[in-house]
Amino acid sequence: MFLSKSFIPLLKNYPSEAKIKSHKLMLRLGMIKQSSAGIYSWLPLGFKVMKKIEQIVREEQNKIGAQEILMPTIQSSEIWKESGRYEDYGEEMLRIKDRQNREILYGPTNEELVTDIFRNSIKSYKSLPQLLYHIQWKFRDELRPRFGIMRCREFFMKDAYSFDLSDDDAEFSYNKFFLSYLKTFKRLELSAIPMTAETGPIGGSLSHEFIILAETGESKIYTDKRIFDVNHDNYKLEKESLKKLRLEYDQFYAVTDEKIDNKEFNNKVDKKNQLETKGIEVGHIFYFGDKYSKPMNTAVDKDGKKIFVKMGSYGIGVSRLVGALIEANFDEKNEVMKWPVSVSPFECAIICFASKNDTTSIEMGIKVKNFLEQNNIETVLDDSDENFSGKLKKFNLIGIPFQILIGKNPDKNKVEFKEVGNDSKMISLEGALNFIKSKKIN
Ligand code: P5A
Repeated sequence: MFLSKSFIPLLKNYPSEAKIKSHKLMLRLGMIKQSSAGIYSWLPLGFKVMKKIEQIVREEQNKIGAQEILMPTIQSSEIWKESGRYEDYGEEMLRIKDRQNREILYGPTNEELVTDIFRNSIKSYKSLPQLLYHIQWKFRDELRPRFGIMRCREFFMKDAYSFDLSDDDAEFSYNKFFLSYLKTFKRLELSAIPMTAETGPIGGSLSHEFIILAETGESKIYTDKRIFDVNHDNYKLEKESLKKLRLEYDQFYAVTDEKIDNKEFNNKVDKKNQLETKGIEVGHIFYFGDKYSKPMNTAVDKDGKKIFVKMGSYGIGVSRLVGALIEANFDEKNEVMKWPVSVSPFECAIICFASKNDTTSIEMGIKVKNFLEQNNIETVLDDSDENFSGKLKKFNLIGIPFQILIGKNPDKNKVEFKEVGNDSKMISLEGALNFIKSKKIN
């Protein structure tokens, strides 16, 4: 990609309406464009990042045996009346009438719709467990949409649903998602802590929020610092192993302000291990048994007996994660952003010195670009007329993790290679390629 041909509408300054660094940077880099309150268009730079996050989320869902489907954004009110949530959900639900005067709605979540699909298809307990997920837009008419795509009205969510025969099996499904979430966030180079949480309008008896630490987060959190040392790498997708994993985490006090009990916090955690800070909720999982299956008459047959299926639901804020990654990786003071290689909009930036009279630098840049692209590295080449230091500043903000700098009189055998945040070094182009490749494995 040539920067001159790209659709990346960069701004010179941060727009004044943005209050937190992710919102500021996303607007300045032209990653998103607000279309109305809490509703955004995703422009190429932002869209690329979101799609890469989506793919990582998808791969980790597939690894635990979840199957992808795609449900519509528009739902009928009938199924919500059956579950009893049509009234309960309140003003956050966008209710619409079609030309036949039928009540429809833009889905804020899909427990009812997926239950309806399940009950029409699965009759025997032998087909259980079933884990289904989709990645789809949601709409919630938030009272105060704010912080750009962090709390907006239309957002992109991965939501999964599990169906089991017994509470014990359902706990196994819950724990599979628990592990898959830890793995997903690790691949995004985020350290997410699972915290016991309130179940709110989704309902149920068991719930964890996955929170990443950030000063600008909306959730106030209270935790035992030792929870950060738990390592989830060696757990297997087996019932007992995953029970142990849950225990490893749940032994440490970790809650948000919705659930804080100061007395319990002080009793369970000694002062030196107490951490009170803020965080961003990037995922939330729920177990609610037959909350939906019973009113919606969703059961399987076992030995002539009708058993209401036990369900859970599991959400990841895919669009919110774009902002969360900026909150975690943007050094606002020095104006340096660095995307994890796995989701960066491009993998390597080629920054050329430009002059009307001397095209040596750009010509060399094009050779470098062709070579890297032939080797499956996504590149962007800055062929604009801006001065070199301006280009460097700009690319520090864009956050592509690797840069190749090509000055006035480029060396024929070596390139100036830089990993954002480190000093540059002169290495062969093959050396740069191998280095980038080694960092791509994730
Ligand atoms: C779980 C999946 C649910 O909706 N039903 C299906 C359950 N959970 S949740 O916690 O309400 O949402 C899941 C995740 O979606 C993100 N999210 C948002 N992102 C941006 N703007 C919003 N207004 C918004 N609301 C929720 C969060 O990451 C949340 O964890």
